[in-house]
Amino acid sequence: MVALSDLTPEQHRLLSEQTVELASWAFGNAGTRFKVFSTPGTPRDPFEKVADAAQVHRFTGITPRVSLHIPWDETEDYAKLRAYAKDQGITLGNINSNVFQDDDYKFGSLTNSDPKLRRKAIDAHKHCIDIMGLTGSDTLKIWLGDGTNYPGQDSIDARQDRLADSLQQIYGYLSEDQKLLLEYKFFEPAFYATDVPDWGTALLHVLALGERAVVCLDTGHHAPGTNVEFIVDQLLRAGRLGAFDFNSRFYADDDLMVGAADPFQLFRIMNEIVSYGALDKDSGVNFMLDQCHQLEEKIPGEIRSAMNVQEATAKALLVDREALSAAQEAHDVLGANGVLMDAFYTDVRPLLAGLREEQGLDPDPYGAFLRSGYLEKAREERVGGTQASWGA
Ligand code: PSV
Ligand code: MN
Ligand code: MN
Repeated sequence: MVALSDLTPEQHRLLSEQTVELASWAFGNAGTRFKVFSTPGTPRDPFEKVADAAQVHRFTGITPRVSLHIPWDETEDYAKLRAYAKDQGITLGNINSNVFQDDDYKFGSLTNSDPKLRRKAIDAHKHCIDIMGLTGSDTLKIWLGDGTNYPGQDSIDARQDRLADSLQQIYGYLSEDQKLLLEYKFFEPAFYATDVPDWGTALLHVLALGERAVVCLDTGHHAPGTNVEFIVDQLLRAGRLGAFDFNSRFYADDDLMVGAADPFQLFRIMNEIVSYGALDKDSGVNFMLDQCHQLEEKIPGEIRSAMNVQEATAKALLVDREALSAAQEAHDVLGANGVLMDAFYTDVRPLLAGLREEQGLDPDPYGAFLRSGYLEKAREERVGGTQASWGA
């Protein structure tokens, strides 16, 4: 077991400065194509989602931003939403575009062969960039549902040309201090060929765009067995790892809580981040939770997830780098592996409880939130109106 006092000043700084962005849609109802279950007290508008996100920050101290999805979080007054977030102690983070739920995009959005529909999709992104100006967000995140279901349905190559051109137009509309984040996903909703299926395709597109275009790695968007930490290293080496969408998968894009299915994978990912020196807040890598809470309560689910990221980070920071290098240089296979496993098996919970106490927080964020009475109050007050769901 280790205590806060066992950390070096640098490890202590990195751990205390780490932040994790939340996604607004995590606070809405979610489900599968079979059923979306509703939970009493679920937010009914973006303001209530922001209020819930602020609770996660209030108890964990590491989630100071919430990402919006447009048009799910469309509102008439973004300045008001921004000010409301500030009052609640958080800021508005990335703006996520949504061009996957409109009938017009049945055959593609940024890749559509119909110039009118492709223009509509490009304009939807320009609208998101206009919103960024109002919310103070510096990153536009693009994930597309575009792709084909059958071989021959459309030209793979022509779709890539149209995508590259659309992205150029969107990138050109950004201001100098704004970034474009492109997210890949190997399948779904397209089943034969997704237009941005993997990190290689995403990387080629962002390299063609310019310095302010980076890749988003969603941990749930890979085939089973993929070595995700290897991809982390490749994107870091290329200087294009812009962000993580953290979640867990057992089967497909399950969007379960990060660190629930495979805490060891989360540790391996954070180990690559730490060993590359990319944990520092100035490294440009944005850590976000992209999850949906179907059965469990949403705010506690986000609190638990933020704690899981923090635990994996603390373990990665505890890897004895000198001993690891020495074992690697000596080709001591089991010794090197042992150094990593020692860090992974270290119980860092007391250390993190100490960190929270130092920051004036309750050492047990999950329990403290449940005791706060916030859920009961939300259940009582949020009656009437339509609950938000994964979607609007
Ligand atoms: C797509 O599966 C995704 O992971 C993208 O990040 C979206 O923004 C998010 O889900 C919500 O639709
Ligand atoms: Mn995602
Ligand atoms: Mn996803």
